Amino acid sequence: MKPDILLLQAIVPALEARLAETFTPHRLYAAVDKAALLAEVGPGIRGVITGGAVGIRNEMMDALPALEIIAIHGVGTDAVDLVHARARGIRVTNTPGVLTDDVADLALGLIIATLRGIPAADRFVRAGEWEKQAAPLTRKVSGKRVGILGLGQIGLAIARRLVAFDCTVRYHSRHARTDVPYEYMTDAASLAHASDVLVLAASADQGQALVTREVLDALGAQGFFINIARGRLVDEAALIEALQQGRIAGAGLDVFANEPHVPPALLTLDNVVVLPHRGSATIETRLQMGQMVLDNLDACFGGRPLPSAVA
Ligand code: 8YV
Repeated sequence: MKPDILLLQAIVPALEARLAETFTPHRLYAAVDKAALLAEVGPGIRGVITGGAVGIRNEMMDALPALEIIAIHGVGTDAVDLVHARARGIRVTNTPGVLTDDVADLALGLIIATLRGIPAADRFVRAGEWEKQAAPLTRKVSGKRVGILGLGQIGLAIARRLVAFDCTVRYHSRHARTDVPYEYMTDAASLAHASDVLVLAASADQGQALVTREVLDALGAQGFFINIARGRLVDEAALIEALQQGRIAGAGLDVFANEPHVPPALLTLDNVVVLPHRGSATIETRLQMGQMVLDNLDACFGGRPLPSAVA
């Protein structure tokens, strides 16, 4: 009998079709009556596919008594309680490496879009404003001092790209690295103080907000904040206030505390660029991520070592 797999998030259609060759997929993400589907198939579910930001709540894990594996379609493991999973003997896998370039590319895109005001300029043209007046000047990207909060694989890929823009890169992480040429700052506020642009690229495993009111004030009225990591790493209320009061110059945000909800106040600000969590959302990368999910499920149910186990 094919193992039953519960999908909390979609994977690319070609790979969902491949999934169905070996497994019996149940698409909870698309179910109108999710409770009814869970009640019907929950007892037999042996694997879960979920997204990095979506994860799985402990209550749902507990409602799946036959669960053997949670395959995260993403790199972040912060939305899965790994301790809880281990205690239940449930394996957890993710998709590291394959999305690094996409997320770093998008971080650079957001920096340029935010500092150069690309979405606002597009709105300006579409509204017919160009016929009436010159668009406002924006801010230069090349040569800026950029602080990266979290210098893991993604942070490093962002740093490498910034060097090509003649930017000075500094960083703050849980630990200083001995293998990089960038200056280490001992805390987020001193990094922000030394930066024109602060990029959040940290993992959210520890959960607490790294970007607080104090950090935003250290970034200052000429400073820009970019987030491609997780919304919950930011005090969103403090960010909105800092933007509204001009205590920072602007923000480029791909992630939010309570996705897909975006605080309406952000949408009224012209110096804010908002994206619907697009970091890894390219066809090429989603194919690779989906393939890694399938490889982990195949290995799990074939009794082989898991290619990318985190628990
Ligand atoms: C995706 C992510 O949004 O990798 C992560 O942790 O947040 C993103 O790549 C998501 O996981 C897609 O399923």
